[in-house]
Amino acid sequence: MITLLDYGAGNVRSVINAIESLGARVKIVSDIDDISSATKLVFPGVGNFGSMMRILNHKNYVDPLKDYLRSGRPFFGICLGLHALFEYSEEAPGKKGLGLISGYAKKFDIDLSVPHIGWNGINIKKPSRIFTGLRGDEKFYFVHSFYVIPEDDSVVLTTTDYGLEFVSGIQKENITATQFHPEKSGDAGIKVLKSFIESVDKEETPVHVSGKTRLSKRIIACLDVRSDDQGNLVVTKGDQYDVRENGDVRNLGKPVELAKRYYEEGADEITFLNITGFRDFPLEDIPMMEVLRLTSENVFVPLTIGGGIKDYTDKKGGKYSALEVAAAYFRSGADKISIGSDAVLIAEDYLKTGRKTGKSSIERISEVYGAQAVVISIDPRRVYVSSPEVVRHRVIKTDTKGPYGEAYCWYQCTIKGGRESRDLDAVTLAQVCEKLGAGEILLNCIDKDGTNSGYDIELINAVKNAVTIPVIASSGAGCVEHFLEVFTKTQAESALAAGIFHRKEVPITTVKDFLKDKVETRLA
Ligand code: 1PR
Repeated sequence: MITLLDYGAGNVRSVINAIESLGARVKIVSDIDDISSATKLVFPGVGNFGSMMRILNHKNYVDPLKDYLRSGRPFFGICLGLHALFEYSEEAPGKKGLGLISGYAKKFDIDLSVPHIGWNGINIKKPSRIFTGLRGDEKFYFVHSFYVIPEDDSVVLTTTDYGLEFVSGIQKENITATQFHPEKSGDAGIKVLKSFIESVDKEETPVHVSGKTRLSKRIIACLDVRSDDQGNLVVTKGDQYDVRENGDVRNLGKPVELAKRYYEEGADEITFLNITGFRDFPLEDIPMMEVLRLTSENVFVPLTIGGGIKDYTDKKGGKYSALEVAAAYFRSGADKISIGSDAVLIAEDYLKTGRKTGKSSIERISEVYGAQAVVISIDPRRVYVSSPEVVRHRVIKTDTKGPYGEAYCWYQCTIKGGRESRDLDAVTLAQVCEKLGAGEILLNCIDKDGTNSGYDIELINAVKNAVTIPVIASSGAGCVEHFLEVFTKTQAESALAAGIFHRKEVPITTVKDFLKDKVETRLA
């Protein structure tokens, strides 16, 4: 029996699913006695250090947890479950951690995008039971803005390089904790959890001990999901956002089955976009929650869900906040949520007043679940202009001239799946959302969507150069060369595609094989 400490922030569903996939049973802590009587404890931390410690204190879990940790019984901490072991974190000044390990968690201060999101390797510093069955050159999924600095080097189990070499795993007697998420790290992560669950007693050093690790560029499969005219939930795909063909909604498969296929083919992440979310109330969309729940049962890479994340008033006048909608998605198995239409409206308000309200969906979800859990999905359309002075938007000089030979363009934001254009440009939107606490940008392009003509490199550079958070390039992938192009001509951290994967024109494995030795990727 594995006891799991869930303090109610973020997706613990995946950790439960990963443990259960190994045949173990999971008991979720519901009171102090569950901690005291545990024989093996897993603590997956998600979100914000301050709110984690506030909840642990509020529930009176701090002392029983310290007693458990001092008792020598096996403990596995994940992400914030690693930070919790330390004295404090820069993420929440003045808040005390458990203090079992001397040191603290520090914010990345580097020239690279923060959060550090994606698949990176580990430098192994000492033998451990959790390395059983690993080669040592596997990649694991990280998502964090802070890293721990222990005072005593002897606890360091692994380090990882990202702008600097940081501690990505610690081991002190029976206490093991990792910065990466084993439950989101495919087969390699499942092996780590297996060794912990099965109490492997031999400590191993894998054959491959890396000198320096590298963050991979991510390949993301995107599934646009909606009901067809018969009411079945299907994966669809638009051409420049038009998902109908001869009057019917294009049906490219079933969401759960396709997600599983992409996981097996080596997708580094999977994104579901509930494309009618802007008009339907997601909390009533039980099938979409079910898709997430079923997918997270056997897909052990990060899952993002977008569509309809905003405040709602239902037909009976009941009010629901965007935070509640997001919480329901997280509970169903999502690791990140993506906000589209609402982000545009929030940014417009912010630009009018120049003030943060602390109440927008971006701010609230980011505060509770952490910036890394908040993706902004931008749906821009190219607008040509004859010179930069004619609009007050962020204009770029373009190599692809407009219909009247225009040499300049800007990217106009849209809402409601491209149906409504707004007086805001994509670069400004991305910058405002970063200020408000977003952790990543999913950058679509309506002109390129479904065209197979390649990514809009100019758009991606304009946005990427304006923000410090990671950018996912999206729309237009038609062949393997397009992935190489986007990774060599822009600094985007990820490339997303939909149509070519759904139609099996270019499998994910082919993309990765092609990129091998040219671009750092995770080979599944
Ligand atoms: O506005 O918060 O409710 O979120 C709605 C979400 O649904 C947004 O993320 C928006 O991008 C998405 N969406 C709405 N309508 C459509 C549509 O197609 N009619 N899908 C839609 C946008 C997602 C793209 C696509 C890439 C790659 N499509 O990410 O997957 O363009 O396609 P490709 O590789 O085939 O070119 P809210």
